[in-house]
Amino acid sequence: MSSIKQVLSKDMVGKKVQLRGWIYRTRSSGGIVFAVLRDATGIIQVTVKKGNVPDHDFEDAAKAAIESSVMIEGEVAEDKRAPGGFEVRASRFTVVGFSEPFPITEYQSTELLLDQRHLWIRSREQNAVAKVKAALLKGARDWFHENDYVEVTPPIVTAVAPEDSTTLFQIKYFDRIAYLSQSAQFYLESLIFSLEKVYSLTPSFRAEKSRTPRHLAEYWHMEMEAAWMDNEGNMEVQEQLVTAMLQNAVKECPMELQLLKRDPATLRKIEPPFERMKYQEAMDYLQSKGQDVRWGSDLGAIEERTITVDKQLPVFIVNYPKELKPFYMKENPEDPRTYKNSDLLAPEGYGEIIGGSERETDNARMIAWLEEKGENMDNYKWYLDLRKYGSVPHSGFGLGIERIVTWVCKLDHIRDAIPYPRTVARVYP
Ligand code: NSS
Repeated sequence: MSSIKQVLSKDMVGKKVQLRGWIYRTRSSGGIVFAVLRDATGIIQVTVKKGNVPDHDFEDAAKAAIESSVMIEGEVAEDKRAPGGFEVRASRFTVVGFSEPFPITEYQSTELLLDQRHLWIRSREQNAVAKVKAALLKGARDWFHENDYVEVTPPIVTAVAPEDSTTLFQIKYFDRIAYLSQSAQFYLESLIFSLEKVYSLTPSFRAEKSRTPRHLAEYWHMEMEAAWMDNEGNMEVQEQLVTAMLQNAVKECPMELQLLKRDPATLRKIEPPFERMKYQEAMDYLQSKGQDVRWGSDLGAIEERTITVDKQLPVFIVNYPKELKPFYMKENPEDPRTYKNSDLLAPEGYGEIIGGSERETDNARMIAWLEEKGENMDNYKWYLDLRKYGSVPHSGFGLGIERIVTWVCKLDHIRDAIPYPRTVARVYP
């Protein structure tokens, strides 16, 4: 058995091959059926000529609708008109499972494609996105392992809210209330006291009520935490990690990137160092572009777009005002109105893909903040303990996997970066 990619990538002209997959397109004219076959690796045209295959095979080929599953045998031939430049001239064409009329035809509404997600994930775009995503994840894992980070498995059911407590998903947990994790950060922070450098890949949950092209209610979060690291070291990890992810996607998925209209050359050029822009500079820049912002304004999609739309490389925005960020970040001694933190924005208008910071080590500061917010201190006792028993400077960040996929795959909407997007309006299918 061969894969379509194998048939298309080497000179197989004149060779006999066996393939299996699904009918992607089909038409017949006279005594010939032209069936385009797809498998996990690509598409190829199969011509089934009456007389060249058993009669029964020809009848089945003529009536098999798109998405029917088939096994074929035949000889590879060059054909300039066929997609990929080659076709297979069938000697056998066996239908394994006939398909009913497929509910997805060309030019469907977004809503229909979401209702039919379980079928739409067969599309070539979704196939390509999934492979690019896997290559990005592999690039990240490889980088972490080469740099002595240990992959750890933090809990998903928690009682803490590292980020905005208004976006927590509450669950009934036996006879108590618990939350789905927004971030593994606090648990990773505890693990550095054993392992020093850790990372995790987990689902994170945010009950985001607003519908935006860059928010999911459930997304995949790659987070890291390292002992003995300041915020500059943290940014260096981010630029190296992102570069390693992109390079692996370019290496493993050049065809998929092209299918998604992403020129791999634009990604290949990305390497450290990435620009560091202070929050204040970002405000000045936005004002020069006529935007109504001032010290303390948050950077939303529009502002991030303005900053990054003409950039070729990601850019760090550093030292946000404290009122915009959570309590666990380390105060910036050079400007105590701000934190030692950064968001990494993807270029071409895509915006934030990473949020990170050096962590506060002064418990008094954190307690004051938590009390002011009315948090239940019992839930944070263990976290505050971490500063009591041999505290060390440390830093970390969280990278939104679907955010980086949206950028790398040039998607208009984050929902296409995940097979089953969970949003305020959707848990089906
Ligand atoms: O809220 S973050 O900015 N930061 C944290 O959660 C830290 N506690 C991470 C850490 O330091 N360990 O989220 C991190 C990233 C953010 O930059 C986005 O890329 C992504 O997580 N993110 C999201 N992706 C998709 N959908 C939603 N709703 C979303 N929220 C954050």
